[in-house]
Amino acid sequence: NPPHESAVQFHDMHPPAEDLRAEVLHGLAQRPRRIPPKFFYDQRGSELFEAITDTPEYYPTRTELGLLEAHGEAMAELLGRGGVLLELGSGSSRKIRLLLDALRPALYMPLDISREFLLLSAGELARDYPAIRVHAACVDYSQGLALPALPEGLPRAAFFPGSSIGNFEPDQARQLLAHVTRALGPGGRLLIGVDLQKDPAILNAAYNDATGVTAAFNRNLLVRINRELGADFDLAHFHHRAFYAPGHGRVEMHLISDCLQQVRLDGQRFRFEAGEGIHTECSYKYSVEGFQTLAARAGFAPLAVWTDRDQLFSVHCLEV
Ligand code: AVJ
Repeated sequence: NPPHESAVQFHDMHPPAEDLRAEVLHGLAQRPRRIPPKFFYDQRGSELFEAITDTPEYYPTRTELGLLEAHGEAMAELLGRGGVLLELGSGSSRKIRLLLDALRPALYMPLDISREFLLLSAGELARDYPAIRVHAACVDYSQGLALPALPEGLPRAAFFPGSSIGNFEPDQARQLLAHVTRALGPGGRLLIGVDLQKDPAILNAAYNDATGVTAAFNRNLLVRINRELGADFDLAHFHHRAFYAPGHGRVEMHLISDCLQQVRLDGQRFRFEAGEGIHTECSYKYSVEGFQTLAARAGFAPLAVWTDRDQLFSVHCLEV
């Protein structure tokens, strides 16, 4: 069935186009070299991320889904039924469907920077939930939340699943949460999935799955840069490395050169020593109290938190 995109009201807030070339050139000139993780998600990268969530080692997605399944009604109770639900990023639709089933909001507004993906997924949800008004807003939510006007007098909630917050430096995470408090206003509530600090062996396995899907996901960034920017990264000589850095409370992913080599991009040469790399991702992990402290600095009070029995993942409900 084709999605009924006509059922979706579309608000284009005109986020500035992401500039892969400028950001890659900038990041490669820094020490240590870095490329932001938002560039992982081209078509192939999005498919590889989906495949990561199916590996036995990558526990976050299935654990969060389990929490939404087990506690969806209690979560909906706290968020307030029949109101406005914002979603930051419109990722895999399995999570939002569980929440929509329990919450039955009057208005659902997914926010995403990718127009095509946003319209496609919002259209499918509008078709499957005819009783819910769907307004999709194309916005870069990391740059503040300039949103279309929300109806007054209804409970307001936001949903930010997947531990996507972990990709932000704690200071940026606090700023992003502060943007959310302003969009929701007093009494507004946030349901947010946050990966927990845990035994480093579990984290190291989750980002180094045995079948190499995460390695392919990381290396696909270079494939993308070769294709879209005409660079000549030699994939035979860049390798995936991921590890938990306890001092930072984060998993880091890098692409490491295994020899002395030069990469050409945009008429420039970038020299890599053997063992030198590009830092491609930080994925911060929080204790329950650590995340509540961060959220408090953004203006959120904790209302409830759900964790699985193995303490792998947390879903927080917070109030402005
Ligand atoms: C989508 C940012 C939550 O940090 O675990 C998965 C991305 N990177 N495996 C994460 C990711 C490597 C993921 N997030």
